Amino acid sequence: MKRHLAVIENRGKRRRKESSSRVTEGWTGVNERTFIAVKPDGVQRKLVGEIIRRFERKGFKLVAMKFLQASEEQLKEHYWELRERPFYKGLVKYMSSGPIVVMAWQGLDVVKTSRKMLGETNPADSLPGTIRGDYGVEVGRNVIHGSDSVESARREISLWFKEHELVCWEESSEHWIYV
Ligand code: IDP
Ligand code: MG
Repeated sequence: MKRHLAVIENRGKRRRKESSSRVTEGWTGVNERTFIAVKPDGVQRKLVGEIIRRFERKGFKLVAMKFLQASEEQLKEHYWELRERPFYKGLVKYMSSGPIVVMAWQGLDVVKTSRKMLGETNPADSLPGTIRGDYGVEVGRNVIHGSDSVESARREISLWFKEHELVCWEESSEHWIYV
């Protein structure tokens, strides 16, 4: 009986692994994806529309979006790499304190370009014209999250979205954005 359960459990793990790698296949060139989240302060300050507008107008393509209040457990996993930092606990608390909007955006160099659109981690160091530079003041309330590498984007998108939640769609303006 125990062995039978172990087999089922392993099968589940294998399936999860397979599906997460399928989610992230072929993420190169115009198919590169990044994970963006409007943090609780961004939602409370009614910046959701403005942030989506900036990504849309830039020419990136929205491929997934959800409005939710995240559990501390999920946020601990999301910020796992920062677990030893002194601000980790406060960060998880802040991120779970209200609803957030999680999104996946697609496009050429979307990871690097999004980070430029966000600005520096500390809004005080962010140039005007960037999201954090225009709408934030303190590092502990910096409005928006964006993946810092293609690898992080893969991990974060698989953490926040199921495979079927990533929508494949044809953008009519694509030929006006890419040569
Ligand atoms: P990033 O969001 O620009 O990638 P990270 O270093 O990955 O910056 O930190 C994740 C988040 O942790 C930041 O966006 C910010 O909300 C928070 N954070 C980073 N450094 C500090 C700090 O010194 N004090 C408080 N919160 C911080
Ligand atoms: Mg980061």
